Amino acid sequence: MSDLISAWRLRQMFTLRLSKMYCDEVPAYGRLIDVVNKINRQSLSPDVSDIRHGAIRLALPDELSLLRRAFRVLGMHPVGYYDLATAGLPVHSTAFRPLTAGEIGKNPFRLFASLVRLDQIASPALQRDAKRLMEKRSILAPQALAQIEQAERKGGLTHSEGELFLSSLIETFRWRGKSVASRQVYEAMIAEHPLLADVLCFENPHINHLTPHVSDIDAAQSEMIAQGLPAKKKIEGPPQRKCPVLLRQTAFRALEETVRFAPAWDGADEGAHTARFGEIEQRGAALTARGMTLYDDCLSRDAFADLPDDWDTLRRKGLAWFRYTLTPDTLASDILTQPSSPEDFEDLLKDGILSAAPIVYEDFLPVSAAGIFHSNLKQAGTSATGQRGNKDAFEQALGSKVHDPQAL
Ligand code: OOG
Ligand code: NI
Repeated sequence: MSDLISAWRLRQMFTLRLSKMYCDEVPAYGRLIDVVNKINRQSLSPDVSDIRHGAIRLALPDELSLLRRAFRVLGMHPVGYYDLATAGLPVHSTAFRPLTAGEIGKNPFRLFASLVRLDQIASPALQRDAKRLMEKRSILAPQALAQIEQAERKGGLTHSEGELFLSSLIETFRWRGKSVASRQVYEAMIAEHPLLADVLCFENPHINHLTPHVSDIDAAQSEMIAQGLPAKKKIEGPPQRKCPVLLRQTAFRALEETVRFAPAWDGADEGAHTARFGEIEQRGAALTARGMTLYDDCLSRDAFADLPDDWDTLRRKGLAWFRYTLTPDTLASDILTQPSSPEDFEDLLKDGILSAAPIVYEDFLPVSAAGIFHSNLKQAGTSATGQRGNKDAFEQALGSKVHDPQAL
């Protein structure tokens, strides 16, 4: 057992490799990292430029289950189902992430993974084009698959097997600059929905963005603008508050990258593909199901004053999740009877025997995610067949259920 490398180390190595590759591919992302480091240093935040998440977009159901197995080797599991059809996007999603606070503490990296929904394409001709393009998909090197199978058999990989695995896995997410579609089909896909072009016209899921944590997202937004990075207009998520909750995100808008079209790929027929960007995030407390309902309600009315902005009220009203711990000089034996009612807990808190700390939100927000998607699409696209989410189909593609964020 002991010669197996731990999943979190592999996750950490993977994150570093991915971040390095992305800095090379999208130099503006490197400039964003500089902004983040500057802000984090100013606020003495200890976790300078730790990369919290990334995003990929998949074409085929099999790709989703294959990557579920790949990420499992890195200790990342599918959590949550995000229906983006309601926002007019032809995808549905999950996030692969570590499941426990301990694992997140060792390395927090997660990957937001979206699967294209062909049932969202209105035109039958374009559906046929989509299916034809999908046959050209090839996302995982045989070497990587062999390592996944090995890890599944043995319950992990050795250090050197892990290195080999990461070297081939990283290729899945590399930008190859080559469209498997002709310019004509590419443009038809863009017109239907730019997201479809970004997925279906390529043979692999190039990493779409990476997202470091920033200690002060409002300051970082101003700094991005000051440094001439094309920041999106609005920070997604709740507004600035005394007691931060959930997730706030902003990004610089996607830049143009050269793409060579099929069938020649000789550069004689080139275009500009606009999909990849850099994002930053700041996380606050996780809300309970009741708190989430209130958040969604505030969001729909743009009335955030209705979401209490003090920890005590959030806690007592059962709106946010808290972890209770014994204060340092209290021994478990000081508590003579087992607290059994909410009143008992309140008394122990009042007496300074227990303290309560908010639990960090580790997931994503569908409305914010849609905002991030939309701000990076050159044009809105017309595809909206009025479908709703289809969690069953998604889980079937995934080959497993998604974990419930509230239960975690
Ligand atoms: C994913 C958008 C969602 C987030 O941070 O909410 C996301 C994508 O653009 O593929 O990453
Ligand atoms: Ni993101």
